[in-house]
Amino acid sequence: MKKINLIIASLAVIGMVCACEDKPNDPNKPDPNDDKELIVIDGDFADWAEAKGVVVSEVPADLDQYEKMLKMKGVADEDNIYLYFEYQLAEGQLEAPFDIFFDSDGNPSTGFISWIWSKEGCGWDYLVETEGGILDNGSAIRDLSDANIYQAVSYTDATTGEQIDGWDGAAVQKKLDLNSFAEAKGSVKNGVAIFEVSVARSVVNANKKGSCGIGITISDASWATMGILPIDEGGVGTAEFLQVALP
Ligand SMILES: [Ca+2]
Ligand SMILES: [Ca+2]
Repeated sequence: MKKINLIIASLAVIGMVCACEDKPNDPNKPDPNDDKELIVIDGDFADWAEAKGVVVSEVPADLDQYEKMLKMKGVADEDNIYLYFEYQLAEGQLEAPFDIFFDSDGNPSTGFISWIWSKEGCGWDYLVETEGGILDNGSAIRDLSDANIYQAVSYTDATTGEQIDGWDGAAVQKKLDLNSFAEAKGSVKNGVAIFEVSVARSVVNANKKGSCGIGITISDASWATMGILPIDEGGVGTAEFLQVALP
């Protein structure tokens, strides 16, 4: 009988241990299923210093044209591509429209070959473009509610029969309300606009593991190009897109 009691007691102890292990998640422990974004678009840039895999492009010190975009950074997680920019405003500049180009398939030989970057390092497939620009009257950062997305397409010119990769009037443009797929936050201090942007990988069709080449041009209110990144000492036409790894 004593032996049976001992067994029952032992089972009870084991049961208690098991019960402890089966306890619901400790609120103080991070939930491994918590799908936390790598970068939070909140205008606070401390998360960029902590994120792993961030790639950076900076304007060369002696560039004297298209030099206003000072720095860009990029990183991605499973859902989004995150970008960070520092832009030196021109005197009295109130608007700063930009184009962000995505070589979504990581293949420079597909998509549109822009004159701005090297032929071997460009080939963008999607473009995010703001109309009014990122500046809110020169003193703050605006959201992306006026941004659109365009897809580079290959088509045959009806008149010449020529095969064209482009996005001009004859090309099909994919235009979406980007507000639900992209965000921007930042601030303007001492004439420098600093902002972070996230774009859902799905809207630029960068869904596969690998890498996505990215470049930006930023302009003044009349769309005169003020800044380009990446850019090197050779000026336009020589640098390649910044390669952001896609997990
Ligand atoms: Ca942030
Ligand atoms: Ca491509």
